[in-house]
Amino acid sequence: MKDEYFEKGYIVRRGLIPAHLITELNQRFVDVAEGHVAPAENMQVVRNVEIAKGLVTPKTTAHGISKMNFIQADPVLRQFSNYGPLLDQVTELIGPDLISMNSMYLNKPPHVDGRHPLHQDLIYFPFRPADQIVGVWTALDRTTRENGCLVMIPESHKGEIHPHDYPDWEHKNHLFIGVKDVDPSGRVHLEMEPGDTAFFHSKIIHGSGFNRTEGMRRAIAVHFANSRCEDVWAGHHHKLDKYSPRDDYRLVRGEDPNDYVAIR
Ligand SMILES: O=C(O)CCC(=O)C(=O)O
Repeated sequence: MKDEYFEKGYIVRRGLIPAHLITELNQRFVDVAEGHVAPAENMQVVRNVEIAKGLVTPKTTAHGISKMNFIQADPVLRQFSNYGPLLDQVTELIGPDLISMNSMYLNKPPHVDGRHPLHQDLIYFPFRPADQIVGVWTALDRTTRENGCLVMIPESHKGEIHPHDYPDWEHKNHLFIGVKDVDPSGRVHLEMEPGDTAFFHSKIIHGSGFNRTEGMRRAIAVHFANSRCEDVWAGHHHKLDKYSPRDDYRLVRGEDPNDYVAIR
């Protein structure tokens, strides 16, 4: 697994997350989105920009949400980043001392521009080396080219970090920034079934397309860093708009010798 991951920059494990956990996660998303359960402190619930501007009316409130950030604050959604078989795979890739961060429930509503421009996740994280950070993304619906599945450019993690900015699109979703100078021709579409899980390198160039169906395209994601990484932001509470990855650090396995979680 590790050799393939470092060669291509990603790997997919089929059926890793069981159906009962997927049902619980999706129900919790609806409960929070529809106001039956209050969002946990620190969680951010973000609507798609066209819906927030009133240009499109969603079928339900949940249909209008593009993202929930820092979902580990919620006791039900937190089960994802604590799930043992998932942490076993992450341990195999980056080692046994693991901080989780940047946890998200990702929805791609129908009838709006929910594209995620091609980008590299390392721009959001203070930890180095980049090889010691992995993104984990699980499909909660069947994800296809038609509903905007994940897209990867294999081996792009072997290159540099590129400049990022908002794309030149009419509707720009909050923090959906991308690489300016990328050739997308070699991209691969990762079509996945619910429970299938992609593990991807923090420098790989990836994104996703339009949802051209009538349904939501739901997924859940979290990133992990080896807690022995260096903090190249030197402890500063670096913020991208209202977003700071430190607000979401948790120790999920092993030790935290640098006390990264304590200083969040
Ligand atoms: O779920 C998606 O559509 C893309 C998510 C992604 O690339 C990210 O959050 O870094």
